[in-house]
Amino acid sequence: MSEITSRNLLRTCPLCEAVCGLELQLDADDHVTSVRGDKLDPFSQGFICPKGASFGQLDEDPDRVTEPLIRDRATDTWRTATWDEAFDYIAERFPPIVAEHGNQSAALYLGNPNAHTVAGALYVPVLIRALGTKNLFSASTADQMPKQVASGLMFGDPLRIPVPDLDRTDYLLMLGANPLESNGSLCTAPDFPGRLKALRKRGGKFVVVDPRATRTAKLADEHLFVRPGSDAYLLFGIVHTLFAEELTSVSVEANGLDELRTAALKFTPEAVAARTGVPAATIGRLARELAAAPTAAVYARIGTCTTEFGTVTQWLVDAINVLTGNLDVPGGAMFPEAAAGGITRTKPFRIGRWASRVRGLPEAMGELPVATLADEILTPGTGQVRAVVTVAGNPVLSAPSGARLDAAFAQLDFMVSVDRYVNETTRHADVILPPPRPVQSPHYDFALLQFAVRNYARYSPPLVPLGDRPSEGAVLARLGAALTGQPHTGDVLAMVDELIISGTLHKAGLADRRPELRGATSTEQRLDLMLRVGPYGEWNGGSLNLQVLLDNPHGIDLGPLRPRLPGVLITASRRVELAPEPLLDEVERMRARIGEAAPDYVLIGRRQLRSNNSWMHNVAPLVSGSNKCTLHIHPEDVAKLGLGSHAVVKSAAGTLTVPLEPTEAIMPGVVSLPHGWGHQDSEQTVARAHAGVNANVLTDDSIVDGPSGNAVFNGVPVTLIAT
Ligand SMILES: Nc1nc2c(c(=O)[nH]1)N[C@H]1C(S)=C(S)[C@@H](COP(=O)(O)OP(=O)(O)OC[C@H]3O[C@@H](n4cnc5c(=O)[nH]c(N)nc54)[C@H](O)[C@@H]3O)O[C@H]1N2
Ligand SMILES: Nc1nc2c(c(=O)[nH]1)N[C@H]1C(S)=C(S)[C@@H](COP(=O)(O)OP(=O)(O)OC[C@H]3O[C@@H](n4cnc5c(=O)[nH]c(N)nc54)[C@H](O)[C@@H]3O)O[C@H]1N2
Ligand code: SF4
Ligand SMILES: [Mo]
Repeated sequence: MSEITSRNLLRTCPLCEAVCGLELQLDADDHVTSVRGDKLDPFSQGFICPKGASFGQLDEDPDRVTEPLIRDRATDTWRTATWDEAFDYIAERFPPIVAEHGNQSAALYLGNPNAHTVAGALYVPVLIRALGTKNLFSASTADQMPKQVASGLMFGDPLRIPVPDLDRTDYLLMLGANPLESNGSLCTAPDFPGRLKALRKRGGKFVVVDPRATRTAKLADEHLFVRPGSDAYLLFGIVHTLFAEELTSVSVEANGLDELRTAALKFTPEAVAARTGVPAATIGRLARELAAAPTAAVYARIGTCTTEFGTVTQWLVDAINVLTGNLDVPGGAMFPEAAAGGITRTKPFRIGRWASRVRGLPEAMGELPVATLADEILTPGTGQVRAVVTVAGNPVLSAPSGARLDAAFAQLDFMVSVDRYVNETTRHADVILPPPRPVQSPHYDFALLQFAVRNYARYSPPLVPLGDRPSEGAVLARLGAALTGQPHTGDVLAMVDELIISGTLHKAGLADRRPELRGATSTEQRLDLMLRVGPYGEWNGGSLNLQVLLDNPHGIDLGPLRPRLPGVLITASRRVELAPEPLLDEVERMRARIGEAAPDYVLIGRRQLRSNNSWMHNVAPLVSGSNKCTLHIHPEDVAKLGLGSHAVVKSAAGTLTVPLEPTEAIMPGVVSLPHGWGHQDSEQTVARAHAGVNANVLTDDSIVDGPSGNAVFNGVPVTLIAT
């Protein structure tokens, strides 16, 4: 143990991917009384958004779960339990199910906040190992899995994801992202809006492709409406033009150039114009502008991932970055180098190492698509899922065909949720294990700093002691033991950490002269070790360790992104693969559908500034004003269909009645509903009073992106009927 005493009121905001520094005030009773942006944070420089400003209200939301809850199934009522009681109950109920029906009868679902917590990064793997099931699901297959699969196939590792070099690029083509509301994703950039304004100010060009004229689109030099789900066609039109007009200037070692050219042959701008809604001349011009700009980056996010050709879209994004000579160069798309938790993969990535039981959908990164979780629970047979563990997830609201999943959870033999609320998903649990308050948790962004537009590191120690409750890491470690019938009392967390620390030291050849690790907890010691052996680490020629981060509580700037090829490539060829085989099969499917007529109406999603998926609707200031669960629809469509204030929306999966919000900011023929609403069954009082509807009642879990199995939320055919 060390002499660390640092206890300050600074911490990283854990609420979205922008990792802003916050400056908090706590009163004598440890309540957060004010929140400001941390002006001295070198990365976020004082930026804060309305969610960050509500950090205090979230931290101590009066409706949050503070003690373990056990549900009485007969009466469907909850009682509080001690931690020992809760884990004993799990240890009694869960292992017999697996003993009788095998490992595959258990499933694990991991939600989005795991990407924002130390517990998610360091201790979720304990659960995965403990359960030993192939039924591993997460929000990733409702989100970025297409990007990961594309990166895995092109660069050999699904976590080597190039990010646009926002602060230096001369030309940014952005598809399906709205960072003015979301603050960005797979591109960690605090004050994303400010960085976009700076791009324009320095004479750069910024183009947005989106079926809605978003706030981001309004900030751009140019906005192009695109038919939902057609970005892969648009990007192929650009690839085609780059080849046809001999505009390519590949500057990295790459395989598959000829195959890519051949794949793009049929996708002339003229052939894809109708399908995309973007004129052929514009597609050609985009290609020429990308090729001519001194530096350029193409960036595409959730709007394009959650579509039927999501993986192809993500592949073509980076293919264009390569073809225009912009991969791995300053101002282009670059690979960040984080201080800790970087990748240790040695073998090239593959998809489909196994398949899901019911629909045969491919595994990716050890996970199965969340779009088939309901099938696995509802379909009888060997391997049917009977018990589920969820950690920081609300799939009833976030997964496609949410109503089906709701029904599926209701028929489980047993369910445990690690979560801070009783909500639409966790209400089905037998036991809820709550995490501590965010101010009681250590914070380090193991995941998000892998995608940062500047290399940067910041650690926030807990500000408020845990008292006699466990950290979230300790909850997960103990849960891992209880689920497998292992002894679950004592300091399971310390045992887990010790195993990992000694394993890491052994690998680094340091086991015999066991060096002292700093840190007030075994979790901090693990961070210390990861920093020391990391690329800026004190045991790796640098100077970084935990103490350095504690001494610099505003965070440390580690410099602009640097070129990293070919070193980061883990492909078998050690070259960039421009035409991965599994994706060429997708091209065939696309070709067959090039002339397909668009449905009359399709549904897409949208994000709202003062929201975060499903779990920030219980804070009054976050559910007012524009944050409403309404259907955006073009006024022409309202008139054409004779609609009033509401409409009945029907899809192949379900039906909803929704209030309409006519706006010219959306393309005719497209309607948009935000997800994460539909809180009728929640025990969050504010959220229930602003319930809204669950958009995922309409999305259809029977359709997925082929290579990644990712859910399809955008481009869902719907019909609209007057109420
Ligand atoms: N139609 C449609 N659906 C979508 C999307 C879309 O664009 N359209 N987007 C998708 C995307 S990108 C995502 S990431 C998913 C999100 O999908 P999920 O992760 O399943 O959903 P969230 O709403 O983020 O749920 C987070 C849960 O974590 C809990 N929680 C919050 N903080 C903590 C914590 O510190 N510890 C623990 N243990 N629990 C915590 C909350 O109470 C909540 O229950 O939704 C997807 N669903
Ligand atoms: N305020 C807020 N911030 C968030 C979240 C939140 O819920 N609220 N969620 C967080 C999460 S989990 C994530 S993953 C990120 C996501 O961050 P972003 O990727 O920026 O997500 P969105 O804001 O939903 O922007 C997606 C855009 O895609 C457009 N779109 C829909 N369909 C298509 C299509 O087919 N093609 C194209 N080109 N565009 C399309 C939509 O109109 C929308 O404007 O945001 C994170 N940050
Ligand atoms: S932009 Fe994201 S990280 Fe920054 S204050 Fe808002 S929620 Fe927090
Ligand atoms: Mo997400």
